[in-house]
Amino acid sequence: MKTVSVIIPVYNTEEYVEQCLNSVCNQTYEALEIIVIDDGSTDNSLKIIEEFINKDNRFILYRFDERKGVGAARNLGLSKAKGEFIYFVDSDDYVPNETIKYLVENISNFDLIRGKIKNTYLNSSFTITFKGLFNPKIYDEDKYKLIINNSICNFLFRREFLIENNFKFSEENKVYSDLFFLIPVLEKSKQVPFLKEAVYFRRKRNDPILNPSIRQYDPKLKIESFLNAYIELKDLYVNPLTQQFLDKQFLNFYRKVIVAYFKEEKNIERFFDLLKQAVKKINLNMLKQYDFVLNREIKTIYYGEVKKYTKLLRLLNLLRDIKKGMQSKTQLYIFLYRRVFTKLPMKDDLVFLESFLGKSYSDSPKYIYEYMIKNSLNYKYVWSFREKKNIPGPAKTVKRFSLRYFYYLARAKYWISNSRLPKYLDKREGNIYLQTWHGTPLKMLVFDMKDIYSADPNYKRNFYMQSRRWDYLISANQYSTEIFKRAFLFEKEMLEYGYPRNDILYQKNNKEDILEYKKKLNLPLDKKVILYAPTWRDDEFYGAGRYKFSLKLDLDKMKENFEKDYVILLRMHYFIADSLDLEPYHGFAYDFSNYDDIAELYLVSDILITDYSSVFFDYANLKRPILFFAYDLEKYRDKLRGFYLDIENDVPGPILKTTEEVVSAIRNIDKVKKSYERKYESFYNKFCSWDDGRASERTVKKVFGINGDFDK
Ligand code: C2G
Repeated sequence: MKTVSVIIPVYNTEEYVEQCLNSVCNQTYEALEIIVIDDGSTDNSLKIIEEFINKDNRFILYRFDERKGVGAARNLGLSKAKGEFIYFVDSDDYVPNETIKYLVENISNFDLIRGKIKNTYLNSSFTITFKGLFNPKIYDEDKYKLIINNSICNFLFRREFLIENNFKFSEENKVYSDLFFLIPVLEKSKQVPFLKEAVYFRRKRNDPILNPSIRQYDPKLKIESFLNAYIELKDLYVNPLTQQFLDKQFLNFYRKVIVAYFKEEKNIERFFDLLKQAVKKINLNMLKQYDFVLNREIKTIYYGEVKKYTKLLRLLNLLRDIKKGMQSKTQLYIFLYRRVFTKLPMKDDLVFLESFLGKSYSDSPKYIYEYMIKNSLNYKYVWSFREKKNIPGPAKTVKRFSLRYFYYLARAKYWISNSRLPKYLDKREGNIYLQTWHGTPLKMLVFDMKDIYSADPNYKRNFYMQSRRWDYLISANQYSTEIFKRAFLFEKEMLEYGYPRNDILYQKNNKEDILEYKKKLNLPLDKKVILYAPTWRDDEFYGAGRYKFSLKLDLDKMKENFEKDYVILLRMHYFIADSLDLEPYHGFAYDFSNYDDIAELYLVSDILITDYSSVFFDYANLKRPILFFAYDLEKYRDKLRGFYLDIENDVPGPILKTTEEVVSAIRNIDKVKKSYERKYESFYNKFCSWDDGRASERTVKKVFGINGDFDK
């Protein structure tokens, strides 16, 4: 059986490399020589590779002490390979188990054959088996279509073909090293078979900030690498087909990457000379296939007028924005935000507030606002809501994403949010953005999260862009401070003040006020109250931001046991799209999922039942019993999110798996309280000690630069 030398360069892909190497080991084509080149990884990649070396003698490992780049790694692998065939795999990708077999069986007398590349964010199945006859599609004049993605992956080559032509990867060009290999290979190959049944999964990495794939590098490096590669390759390979391919790649790269970069970064001068050098190489006839705008841009660069080009680009960007602004109402509003509203003077006395993406009048933004109006501070306020809401005080209210929403966001000097504001709203010079966040974290956050199960695979990149605008971030305890700095990559000012949203738990935790809140909530005054406030499950969603929740707490059992002495408030997370049918439990179970402020529900509740929701960090300020109904603990902790705490030992209450256990804990609540007294005490000292009812005051004084005491 002919041997296939599989060449796998590795650099800091500890999250993915095991899956990659497994997929190679599991190939049904077993005659493999698996050459791994560790390019100076600084994470656990090498440890993972060594486990494979020990269990499968087909592995051969080479190491660079310091990083030399993927080109050098592949060249080394090529020089060491002995198999009849060569096959390259990137260490963050994976190969369904029939792929190499299909390629070997269908290369026939060709020097190479290519399979299909599928992009993926998540882990898909390995086994993809096709029945019936294969019929590779032969590319000849159009063979360059096969390398539009500039990737060497999922080609099978005859090694002697590569050796006799001495094809090499560029070791200088760090991002487009593949092109220096692919172009001469294709020039040398009159025809190239393509086998769609031979699939290769190319991972689109979800952490372009801390662990970018080569293609996700800083745009400046990408642009320099591409332009240098284009200029060099245009001189090296004069075959008309190659020239045409390179020109197409250049024009696409210019439109997709360079124009976008100039729009964001604006420092055109830095690249103009290199860009002009590249444009001088283009066959101007190629431009005939492209629109007038691109023609104007390229020709202006061609004749080397950087001032003219900058002015033209500014005009063309405006045209592009207008064109985009015509696509929809929201796009028009974004256009107006960027091109009109943000050109109007900023209002230094205007504060824009939003809580939970406009879902409610609640959380720390609410308490900061109420503190400011109670003390008649000299500011104007705008609250953003999804639905019309009447709130206390002088604030204007705007509908989220309405024209007024964009207008006031553009004019307001202060932004106060406990979650996210649209990443496409550029922060203005002088804007002060207070991010209050919305809870002490139990669940792994953003850059601490390994795989992303949320509905939005670009989560990390988007989060990073949004959080660069924060000027202040409130932390409720030292534990949050450390996590937020690492998980949000937050480097600006952390306000270690406790949570403004918890001020009420100190100011109103007395019989009279609690009675008032019970009346406001239309609750029976002669019964105790249980609050059930679970969190959401990342992998049970209808779509981005809309999550499923099936109630596992058996309300029949709860009613049977407690309807005499208790009522239960059910409060689903604001991401939950499902609604509850509580008709059969009328008078016992109340649905408070749409009630704005959970802090008021804490105050009236004698017992909290939750799971992995951060609500227990806040409720603990009341020092009342907390029960953890963690029926899916293993899945949630080990598969979905991961926790910062050892939930089975660190939380101030029992972990309960069934309704029966919940019933028994409530029946013996005084015993439970007693048995957790010490643990509760230390939990309170670690997580609640900064909360004292004056977090709003401290925050307002700091953010709005107010000294002296004015609190009435
Ligand atoms: N919340 C609520 N009702 C629930 C659950 C949560 O009102 N049933 C509110 C609480 O203020 C809680 C906040 O939403 O503190 C965050 O909810 P979590 O369940 O903790 O989940 P998540 O939205 O993922 O936030 O640092 C905190 C983390 O980001 C968790």
